[in-house]
Amino acid sequence: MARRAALAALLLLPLWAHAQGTPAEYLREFDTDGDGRVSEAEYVAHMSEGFHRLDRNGDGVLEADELPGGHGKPITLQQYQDNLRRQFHKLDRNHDGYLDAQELVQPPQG
Ligand SMILES: [Ca+2]
Ligand SMILES: [Ca+2]
Repeated sequence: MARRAALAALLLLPLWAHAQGTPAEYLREFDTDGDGRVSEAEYVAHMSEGFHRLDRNGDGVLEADELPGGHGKPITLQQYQDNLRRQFHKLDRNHDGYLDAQELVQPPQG
């Protein structure tokens, strides 16, 4: 349970950071190929930046002292990205394999 909560907090970090922008502006931060939609690879790449920011010693694992709140089980980059891929497919409501701006900014589902 503690790890699920920590992962949820991690996933929400970029949303908190960009709460002031419009959905279209938020989408552009993900959309590296500029096609106006976010692929799974773009989603995982952009969301992983948060992981790398938190991973202060750069070993590919978030240790307890690197996690929000300073406690919880260590999370590897692999676990984090697997979680992002699951999140991506939950957000992709119309199952077209891409997120549009509205799909991107909806609250994560549990
Ligand atoms: Ca794109
Ligand atoms: Ca979609």
